[in-house]
Amino acid sequence: MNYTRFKNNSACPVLTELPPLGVDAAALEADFRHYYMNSLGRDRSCRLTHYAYEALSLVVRDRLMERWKNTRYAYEESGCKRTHYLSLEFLMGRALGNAVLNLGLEDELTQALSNVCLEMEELADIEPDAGLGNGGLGRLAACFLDSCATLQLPVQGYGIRYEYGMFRQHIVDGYQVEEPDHWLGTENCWEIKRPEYSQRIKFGGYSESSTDVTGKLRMRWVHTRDVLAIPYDVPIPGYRNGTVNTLRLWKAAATEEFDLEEFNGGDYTGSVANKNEAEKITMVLYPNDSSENGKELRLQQQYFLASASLQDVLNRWIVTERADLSQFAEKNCFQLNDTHPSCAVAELMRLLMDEQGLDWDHAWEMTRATMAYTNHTLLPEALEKWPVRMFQRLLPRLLEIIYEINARFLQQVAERWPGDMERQRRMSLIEEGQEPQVRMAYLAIVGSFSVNGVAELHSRLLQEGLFRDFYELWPQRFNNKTNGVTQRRWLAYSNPKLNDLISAEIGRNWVTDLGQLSRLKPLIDNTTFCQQWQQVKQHNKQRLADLVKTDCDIVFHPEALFDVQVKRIHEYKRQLLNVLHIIHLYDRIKRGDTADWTPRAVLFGGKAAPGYAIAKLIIKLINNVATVVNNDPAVGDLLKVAFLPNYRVSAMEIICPGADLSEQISTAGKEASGTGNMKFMLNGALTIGTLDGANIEIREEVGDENFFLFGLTAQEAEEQRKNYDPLAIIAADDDLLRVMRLLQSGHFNQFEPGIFDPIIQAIKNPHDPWLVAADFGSYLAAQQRVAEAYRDQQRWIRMSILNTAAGGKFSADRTMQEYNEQIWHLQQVPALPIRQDSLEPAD
Ligand code: 26Q
Repeated sequence: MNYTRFKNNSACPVLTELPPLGVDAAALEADFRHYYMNSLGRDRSCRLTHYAYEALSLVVRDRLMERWKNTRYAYEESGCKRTHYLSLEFLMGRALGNAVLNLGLEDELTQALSNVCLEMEELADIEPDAGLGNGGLGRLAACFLDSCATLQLPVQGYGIRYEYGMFRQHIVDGYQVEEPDHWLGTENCWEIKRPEYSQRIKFGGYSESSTDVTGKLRMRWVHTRDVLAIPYDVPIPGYRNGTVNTLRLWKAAATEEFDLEEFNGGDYTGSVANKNEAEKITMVLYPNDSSENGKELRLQQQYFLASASLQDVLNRWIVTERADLSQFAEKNCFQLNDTHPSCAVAELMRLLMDEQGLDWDHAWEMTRATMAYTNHTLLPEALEKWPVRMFQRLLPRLLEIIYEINARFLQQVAERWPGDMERQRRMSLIEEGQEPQVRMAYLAIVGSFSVNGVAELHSRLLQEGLFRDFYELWPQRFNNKTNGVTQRRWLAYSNPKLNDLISAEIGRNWVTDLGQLSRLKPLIDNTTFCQQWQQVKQHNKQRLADLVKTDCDIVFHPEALFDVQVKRIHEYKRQLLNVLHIIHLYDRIKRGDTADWTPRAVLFGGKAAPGYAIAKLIIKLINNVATVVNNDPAVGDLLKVAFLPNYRVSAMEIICPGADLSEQISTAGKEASGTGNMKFMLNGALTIGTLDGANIEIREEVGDENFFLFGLTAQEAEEQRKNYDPLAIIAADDDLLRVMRLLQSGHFNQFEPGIFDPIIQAIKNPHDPWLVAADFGSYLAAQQRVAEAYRDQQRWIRMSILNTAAGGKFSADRTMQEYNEQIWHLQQVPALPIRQDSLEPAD
């Protein structure tokens, strides 16, 4: 591509100014017709809703564009400090409905569309989810961006533009089958390609030293295989405030000379093959939500993101500040979403020293002052490690820098604990052994000024366990930021009926100030309001039942208790415990023990990592149990079970408004936070849960009487593991004994003998880390309290209202304010009004 500038060197105002676009129905309708006919070349003879969706998206995008530009100008003119949120995952879901809500265009657009005989909801449903994430961590990044735009904080997301997002899940014969998600297959109008801001990323080669013109020793990373990083910008609208922030996603491409070299050597096909090699880097999202150790392509992705993003920030700084780096650290912060982008620590050192000529101490001071690390896991096996040999091969210069960071760090450790070699070994960034490894979490801790967990318990356990040595060394570095979710998507947009009911009572301020929901509390004594609340819930349950009918061909009756567990399939999340409860209920029905029965409809959803055999087997078990239960005439409507295939953001938008009961039943001390728990609570579901992650804080907010608590505490679980005898527990518990016998009898796998043996063994294993048998009795008792509570509908509705009313703390707005006050220290910068005259600053 040719990037020659216009002959006229000064910015041309004509290319900046446009009259503001109309936001009334007439203007929107006219634009819609224009795009549908003139841009897309369709007319009345084309009845494909797809093109109507595209035209509508372009209409909405135009309204984002003018605000986007003015947000950029405001940030540039103010010279504000900025935060760069680095994440391998952004689970954005759909953009259209969210943009319409945040721009405040719903009513006028609905009118405009009805003039052309179309419906908003039908068109919004066509958009594929942007599934560029696995689960909690990726969706959290998306919620954070929404909150930052709404708070007018200058925060930019940096991620990867995966060609294939999270796989699509089918269920075939009860088993998960994965299918690639080519979400970019059709036009994606929510991204703007900006090849003029491409970056070069180095791989391979080796480093050599040379003296520069001033006689200083400089390291150079040479003979590299370079890859281009091309940015695609996605607009992130704030809630009705004129702000549109940016998510910049990088795509990998071959460099031109890279092709040419081989091409000139006559190897045409070889050079085209190399193009694929480069493009492979951003081809697919790794579908594993705990670390997948040792995959070279994954390390390439991580470095690619870190390097492209840092170079982008640094280059912009050097252009605007005329190469003066003195204020760089005061004006920039990099928030690392887990260790995935933690190469950034070493990469910033490299860029500052090798490219900008800074000395070590100065570069280290700047790096440490700009990096902040968020941890999202308590599972020791999920801490990322990379083989030193792989690092050496792929990123030799970075490894050199990591060794130097480590040498200087271990010196500090030795000074603090003289002679304590064991501690030096424990804390080293390099794990010694057969195959030495780089410990990425330690690199992130050593290289940053802030380390945070994502819920109070999680942050405390990090300090006491996983990162204890580091906490002893640097207690001030550690802090907690309890997660939150955006109420714009997870209440206002996904639950329009509840949105209207709440707003009619307490106004609309809760949309940007979720604490306002506490004003709903007194309304539990208002009979009319309670009835309306129930009607809304029934309506949402019907919507969910329709989805279950369409996707599973199973009928859920809206009168039943809707009991929902949707999340990644993981042993620690204990979908198994839920299944055991279902088998128990089934067993009771078969025994005729159904006096005072509460009909239940249990819904599961979630993906298993393709290589996680036992998680996939749990999916199969759920489906087999569902088949038996749903087809047994003795069960009828007393119990229904469904596994909803392909759980994703847009499915959750229908699921969480329709749930009565939210299952948050992880083994205590294992779930860092959970965020689904918050979405359910906001939508008036009650929680059955352990004292784990953010459940603890949810229970604190809503009160013990409105929360169904069960299970061992994290501390008790630790104790239990030392002396765990599941066989004794089973033998002593009649209910569990019957459940195990049913399972072992092959009742749920009549024509597939033995397939569930690994699950049965896991439950009976004295080394079962998830303690399924230990918590079974207490879980059953809690489920019994749930069933009783549900039979008293008046009481249930009041509890439901109180859950929503107590949800204020779990807004990502609160979370972002805390990050900002305690880590980032950014000024809020309002966007320029769209009418203001302004010249485009040259860059
Ligand atoms: C790492 C290396 C190689 C391949 C994959 C990965 C990888 C990818 C994704 C490792 C972990 C993840 C995702 C983790 C995650 O989603 N954690 C969840 O984060 C939420 C937000 O903080 C918490 O609420 C959940 O408790 C936590 O499980």
